[in-house]
Amino acid sequence: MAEHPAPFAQPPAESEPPHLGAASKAAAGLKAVEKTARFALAGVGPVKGTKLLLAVNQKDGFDCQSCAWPSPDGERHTFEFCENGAKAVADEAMRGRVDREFFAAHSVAALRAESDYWLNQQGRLVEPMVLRPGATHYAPIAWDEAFELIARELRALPTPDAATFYTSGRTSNEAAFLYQLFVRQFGTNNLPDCSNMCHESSGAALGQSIGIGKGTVTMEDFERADAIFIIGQNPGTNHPRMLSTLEAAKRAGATIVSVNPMPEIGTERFKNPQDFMNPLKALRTLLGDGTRLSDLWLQPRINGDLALFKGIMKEMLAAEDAAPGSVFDHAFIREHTTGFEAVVADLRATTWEDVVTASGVAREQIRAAADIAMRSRATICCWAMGLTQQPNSVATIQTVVNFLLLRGDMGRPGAGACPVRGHSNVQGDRTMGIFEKMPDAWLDRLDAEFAFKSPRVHGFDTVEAIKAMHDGRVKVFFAMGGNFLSATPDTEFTGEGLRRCRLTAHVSTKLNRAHLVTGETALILPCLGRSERDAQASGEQFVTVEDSMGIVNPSRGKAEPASNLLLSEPAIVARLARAVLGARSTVAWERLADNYDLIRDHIARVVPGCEDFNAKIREGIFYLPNAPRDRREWRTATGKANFVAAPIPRRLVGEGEFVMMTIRTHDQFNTTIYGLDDRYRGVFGGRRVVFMHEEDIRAAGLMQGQSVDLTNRHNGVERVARGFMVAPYRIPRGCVATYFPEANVLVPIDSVAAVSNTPTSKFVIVTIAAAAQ
Ligand SMILES: Nc1nc2c(c(=O)[nH]1)N[C@H]1C(S)=C(S)[C@@H](COP(=O)(O)OP(=O)(O)OC[C@H]3O[C@@H](n4cnc5c(=O)[nH]c(N)nc54)[C@H](O)[C@@H]3O)O[C@H]1N2
Ligand SMILES: Nc1nc2c(c(=O)[nH]1)N[C@H]1C(S)=C(S)[C@@H](COP(=O)(O)OP(=O)(O)OC[C@H]3O[C@@H](n4cnc5c(=O)[nH]c(N)nc54)[C@H](O)[C@@H]3O)O[C@H]1N2
Ligand SMILES: [Mo]
Repeated sequence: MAEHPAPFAQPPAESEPPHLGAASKAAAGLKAVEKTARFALAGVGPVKGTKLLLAVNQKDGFDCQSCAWPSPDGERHTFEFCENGAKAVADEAMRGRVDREFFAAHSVAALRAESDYWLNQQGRLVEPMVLRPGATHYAPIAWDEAFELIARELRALPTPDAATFYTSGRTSNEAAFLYQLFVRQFGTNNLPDCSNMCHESSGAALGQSIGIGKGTVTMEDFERADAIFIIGQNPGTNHPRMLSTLEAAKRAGATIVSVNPMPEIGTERFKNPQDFMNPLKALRTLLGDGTRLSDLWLQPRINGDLALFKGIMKEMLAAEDAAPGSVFDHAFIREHTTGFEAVVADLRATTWEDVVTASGVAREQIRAAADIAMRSRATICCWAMGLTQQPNSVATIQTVVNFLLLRGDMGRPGAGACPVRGHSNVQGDRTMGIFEKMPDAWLDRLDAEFAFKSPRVHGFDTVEAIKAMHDGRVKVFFAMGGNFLSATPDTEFTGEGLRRCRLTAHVSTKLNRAHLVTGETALILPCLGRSERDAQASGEQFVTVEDSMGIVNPSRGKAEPASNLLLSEPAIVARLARAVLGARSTVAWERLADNYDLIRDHIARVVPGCEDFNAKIREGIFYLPNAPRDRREWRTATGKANFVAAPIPRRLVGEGEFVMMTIRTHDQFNTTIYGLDDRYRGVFGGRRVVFMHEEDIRAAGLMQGQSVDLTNRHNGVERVARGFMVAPYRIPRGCVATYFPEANVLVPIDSVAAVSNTPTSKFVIVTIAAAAQ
């Protein structure tokens, strides 16, 4: 078996092991208020920190960079953000500067030896930098020269398909639209994005099941829901403002069921930080235990969800058999769906033994969940990465949709599907055409608007792009944001792919590891952050983003830019497009970068639902159309909502092997490490831990606190992650958890979800042994 060469691309080992302490007893609370203040004030300064936080998610302010949970349509709190939103704002507003002196003082090799936490702590990138072939240090480069360099490399390629253009999900609608236009005019659909690693499975599943790749609920539906299932999601850390929504839903009478192999404090107890702004509520919240959110916690094994939901539906079917017409919504099923009979036949053929073994959930628990579902007049299912990053994610999500369809819980008040998005504009980027396989009808409108012919051959997604870099089909890698190296699977393999490129270029706000594992030539192109003022020739600009519920919001930066050499993302795209395409382009790039209204005018004519964009956005926010939600209309191949039956996946885990999920701590945003604690899980001062069941620790002959190495063997390659500390945890036997991105080195490049091609970051087979040294 071939082991990868010495670690090069992965984060270095930690000098100090983490220590284990008490986990929080409730999510948020006063601690969150304190942490918010500390992050905002320490790195930013009290005056600027306060001013910025007061502008977050306000109608005349900027959209929080952290997650895609919507802000209320109507009245908003003065503090419409959460602890982790404050960290994101503070992270961008940080005082430190990564300038030419910094790069002169630190070689790329020296920087590679630093932790991700340290790299991010150095501050904002402030001027374009280049790493020339053979050089040990980045050196300054003028913007024009940087664009010329990229243009030369792109023009020298044998085909436009030898370049790949990645997008992360913070990019605004305006920047994303221009970017995809440039890439398609250049001649390729190689537009992988972070969505490929995130909710791609949701898009693929929902597209086939209900005819739209997005969720079907609004904030109002949460007020009207009777039951809310939260599946494979940790909102306390990753969508903290969702807890306020859940608290309100609970007050209005909703029952909440959480489905998670880990007990997550965020879905158990919540102390609303907003309460501390109200003297009447403050003391009660401070002294009390907080609101209990989840009424029932189901603890499946990793990837046991498909079997679990089959079990829940099997209970419902039994009740329906006993009293026909009492459980299923037959009128809805007849009028709006196909495939019902096949799903019922499949449920009948599924044995209870298979359900219980595969899910790891006891029959009584399954019945309890089914009872809640059958009592509910309107049910919402929310989910995130626990469902989307599995080998059979698409089938699991379709099974959850089946569960909703049985009771007509789609396209009516208080009910529906709610894939909770991650990055604040990941959904908008897709709407704007960032997709390696955008439908032809959409491309036809793009072509008509700009009088050119866009390529129709589908491009590379993230995994395909990595493989193409590896085997030499892709020679230029360009990234609009993100941290491609550390966010993607199989870190050493991906690193090798990037190193085989002629050029790697990143538009970024902060230093990250992707700047340190590069092609022959590398560029760092620093841009404005979302909190910063964006002044162009026609005056100050705003941008727009689309949240998780399809609402388009304006976002206007308030802070002074970190440096006067920064360009906005639209300006970078426009100048790059001019340098690459020259007179051949039919687009008035410079004018569009001067005035984003003109970009929105184009969007209005190309993107369905964005008609009269400028007028609508000046009145506030607007909803994009959503046929299943608005009209119970299904734009699927059958014209109906489709029940899709899927078999329970076989579990191919050998003796001594564990299934590992890779998750986020409370102190990070994806690969950006804000701090070294995960206080909700009782981990402090470090990140290299492996959560294991106590009996598994004992059975493997290990001890709490011991240092271990984790190994994955897949398709003849051995991948090792060294120096993880064993932490006992209430996780099912046979399942373990580690943090992303430290454990990405173990995720095999070709372990992907069927259909969506998403890396199986929550399903990695590992063995665990005492550390080598
Ligand atoms: N502060 C902060 N906010 C963020 C982010 C961040 O890193 N930090 N990231 C943003 C992004 S891009 C995204 S996509 C979202 C991510 O939001 P989440 O999806 O909540 O993030 P993860 O940490 O990946 O957590 C996945 C959850 O799924 C559970 N899980 C794992 N495997 C299974 C399984 O097989 N079945 C079930 N039922 N559950 C399982 C885990 O225990 C965990 O609770 O958050 C966004 N918001
Ligand atoms: N093992 C494992 N891997 C995963 C996941 C997992 O759960 N487990 N989750 C996956 C998911 S859900 C996602 S979404 C991806 C995330 O993948 P990415 O989106 O590629 O990664 P991020 O860490 O969010 O990117 C951080 C970098 O973005 C840059 N940045 C920040 N703000 C801006 C901005 O406004 N403009 C520009 N141009 N750059 C900016 C900064 O330089 C920062 O270093 O990771 C995936 N990878
Ligand atoms: Mo994500």
